[in-house]
Amino acid sequence: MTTLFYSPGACSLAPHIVLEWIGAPYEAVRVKTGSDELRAINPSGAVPALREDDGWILTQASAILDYLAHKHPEAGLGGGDGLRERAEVERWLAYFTSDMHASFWPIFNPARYTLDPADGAKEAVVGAAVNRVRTVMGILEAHLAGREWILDTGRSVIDAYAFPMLRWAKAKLPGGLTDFPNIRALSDRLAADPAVQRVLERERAG
Ligand SMILES: N[C@@H](CCC(=O)N[C@@H](CS)C(=O)NCC(=O)O)C(=O)O
Repeated sequence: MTTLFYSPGACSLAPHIVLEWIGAPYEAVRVKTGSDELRAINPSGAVPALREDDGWILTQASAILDYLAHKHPEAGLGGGDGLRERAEVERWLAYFTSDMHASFWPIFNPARYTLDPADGAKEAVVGAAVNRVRTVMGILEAHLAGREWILDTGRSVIDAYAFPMLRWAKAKLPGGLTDFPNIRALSDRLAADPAVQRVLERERAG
């Protein structure tokens, strides 16, 4: 059976939601980031990681999402096969990996981003990162005007990828999603999805 290694509320929530949307049997295994158990699966100690029956392991959220979409074309989560449709998927995978996700790292782990031992150095890192998250979110906010889902082809793995990051933004930005009504609408739409609720409940329960 396909096995997803996840940590509650982390970016692994995205492939967890996608597996639930697909509806084929899978196992979700909770792991601690940085643990020896996880490093044996993914040397970077990060989630998500996906393991197939034959022992093949895939890491990197964007690769896992794209793989699942193509493994299960019947689920219709891959954004279409046309040249430009594929390009849009790549565009948004890159946006969430390199722009959005990366902008949160200093918020969650400021010590990785400064060698300055002075009081307030880490707070300054977090403050700068919060500004960066807001800037990056502005791109998505504008894109979502008049759209229900991120891709024009309909609900896709890209919306699932957005979801954990929108939850982080809600929790970490002063004012949460108040200044981002289109993003809030997407976040609410996803949060109301029964499959998403099942996954959140499973991750909460561990
Ligand atoms: N480039 C990786 C990054 C994965 C990542 O940073 N995962 C976080 C959780 S959202 C993590 O496990 N962090 C633990 C660590 O960096 O030590 C991906 O996109 O899958």
